[in-house]
Amino acid sequence: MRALVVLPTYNEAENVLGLSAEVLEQDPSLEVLVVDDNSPDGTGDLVQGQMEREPRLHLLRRPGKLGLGTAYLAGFRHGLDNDYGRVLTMDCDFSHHPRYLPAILAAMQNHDMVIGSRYVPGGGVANWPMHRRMLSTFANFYTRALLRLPVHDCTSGFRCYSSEVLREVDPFSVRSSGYSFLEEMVCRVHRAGFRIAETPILFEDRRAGVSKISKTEIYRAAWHVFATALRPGSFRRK
Ligand SMILES: Nc1nc2c(ncn2[C@@H]2O[C@H](COP(=O)(O)OP(=O)(O)O)[C@@H](O)[C@H]2O)c(=O)[nH]1
Ligand SMILES: [Mg+2]
Repeated sequence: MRALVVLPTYNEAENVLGLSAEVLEQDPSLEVLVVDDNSPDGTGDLVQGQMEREPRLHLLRRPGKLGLGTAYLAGFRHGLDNDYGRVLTMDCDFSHHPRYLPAILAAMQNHDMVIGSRYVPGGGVANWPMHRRMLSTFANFYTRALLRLPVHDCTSGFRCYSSEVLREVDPFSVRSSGYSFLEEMVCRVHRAGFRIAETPILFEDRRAGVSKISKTEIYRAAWHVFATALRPGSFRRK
């Protein structure tokens, strides 16, 4: 079954070619789609050049910085329109290491969604400052409790969805981006009755480039989870 790995990028010139090559090495079923938001550092051009040598590498260029949530959606759209059986998402900064992909694909044999998780036994976080750790732990405790989810890492962007999940839960109707997009997707997939697995990952802080996630995003996410908790019900389309 063909699987599409979506790599959203904004100024990841130092990471994009190395990461996509390592992803493609993990399994012959994998292909990569870089969704680049016209990165000023030339990330898109690097990918364009490499595509002549690597037929499993694809590029979607967007005109400007449109956000992580809509980058995921563009990747999902491409995956569904081109008949991939699975769509994965990963950060393009080596925080989500490609070495975990085989375990994620293996867990997809009997699940509909798999999360590369920091908060299950064997998982963890390396070289993150204390405030980032505390924030992430609290965000997951809060989300899990409020939305009554059986998932330990609701904010991990390292994921695999079956194409059936993407068609059924309709991510295109999610009206949030960033962390709250990730949380709402887990909630929808769970409420729709799909099987979710978590496989352990060690999340390592980026070695190159800078983080693009803002502080206001965190408050927005906390509010969004609260609002979602007030709106119970299934998200299945049919
Ligand atoms: N296409 C696109 N990618 C983005 C955008 N913002 C962040 N990214 C990418 O999303 C991934 C996660 O972002 P990052 O800055 O590492 O967030 P952090 O790890 O939570 O600090 C990286 O691959 C970024 O390049 C955006 O607006 N558009
Ligand atoms: Mg990062």
